[in-house]
Amino acid sequence: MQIIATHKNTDFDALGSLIAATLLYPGSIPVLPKAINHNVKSFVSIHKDLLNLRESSDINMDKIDSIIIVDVNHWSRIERFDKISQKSGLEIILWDHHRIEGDIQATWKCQEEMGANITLMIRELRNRQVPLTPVQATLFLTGLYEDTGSLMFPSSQAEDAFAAGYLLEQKADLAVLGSFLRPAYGERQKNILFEMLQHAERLRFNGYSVSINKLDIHGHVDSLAVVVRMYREIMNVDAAFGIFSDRERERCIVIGRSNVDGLNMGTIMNSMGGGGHPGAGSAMLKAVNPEAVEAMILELVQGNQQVSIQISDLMSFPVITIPPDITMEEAALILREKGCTGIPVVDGEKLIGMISRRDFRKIKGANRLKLPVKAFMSTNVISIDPGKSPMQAARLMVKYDVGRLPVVENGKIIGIVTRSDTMIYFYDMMPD
Ligand SMILES: [Mn+2]
Repeated sequence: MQIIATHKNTDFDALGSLIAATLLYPGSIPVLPKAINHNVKSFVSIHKDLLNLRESSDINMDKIDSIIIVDVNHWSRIERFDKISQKSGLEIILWDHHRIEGDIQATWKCQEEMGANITLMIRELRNRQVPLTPVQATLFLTGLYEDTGSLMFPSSQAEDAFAAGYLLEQKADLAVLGSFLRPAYGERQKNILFEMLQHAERLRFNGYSVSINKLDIHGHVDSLAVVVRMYREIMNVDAAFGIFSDRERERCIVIGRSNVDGLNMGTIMNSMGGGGHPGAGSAMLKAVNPEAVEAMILELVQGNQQVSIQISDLMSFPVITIPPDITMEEAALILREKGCTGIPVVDGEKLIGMISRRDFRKIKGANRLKLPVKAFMSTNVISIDPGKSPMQAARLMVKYDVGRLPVVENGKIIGIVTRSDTMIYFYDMMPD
């Protein structure tokens, strides 16, 4: 008997992969875990007759000689079937898109980093020219959109977008998809969000804004991930964490959302025994108090920081500066010679102004070129700390319409970062 298994808390990518595997391996039996996501449950209840899913309790473990595992690479995340992991002669076929290596030793595997697991399976379905029904195409696209945040998570690959195009060609229905992906945001979720906002705090780590929120919940609450997503958006932080403790059941659910490359939720949650993607992740911790969880997150977030790029990695130094007393004429010469559009003005070591090509337009009459730079320089200089992120530099440049930011540490100018420096970062052209 050949069965197909996927991870607990089944999402659409996992369900889609389960169904895709039935098309790639005719005769195999798709087994749905008991614990599945809320919106997946509604989808399954409506499409039950079409899907032919089985429960693990229906399966006679002794009869299994082949297992196809989709969208997961850790035995511990698979309900019940982890028990057969040691069975001798068991064939294990693995389809997985997670970056982090797992503990499943497959006989055959397709493991590549991809935004969604279903993308890998669609590649094979296309190769074999397996026809898809509109319902299958819709389910697959729902999984693809959910796992890639509608292709907006940084983990999305070009192949995910091609697969999405293919599924639309196969008549995937965006209206149906939207109605299942639309988050269940009800009264209970609203109350939790309001409570979180009342004691919300914002922290800073090396240029990232982070908010960690602890809250007691009673019993099971659906769609906490939606609440955390909205919380992050309202707080306007780079990353948000919700620590939801259920004291009766002695457990903590941690849910994280990140909007920046430098804070990878998948990595952070993995360190706490959970999992996820760069943009979204979660973990369940037993018998720990929320304060300890918070301390753990703080440590992980700070550890995560060290590998991320800071302004000090991008900036140019030493910086060419000019004193305030040289004439505008001399300043113009230096600008031309150095081929830059602006230059910091320093008095001793202290940054006191900035002169740029723009400032020369203020000059009326050639004799005024003999006046000192300090008469024309802009004095409210926008500078940046060396520990800030490239994203923050870009935000400042847009906000104040400046093309360069002096990098200042302890009141001393130590470098300069320009638009092109930040562009190099965003387009991933960093030298190794
Ligand atoms: Mn997935």
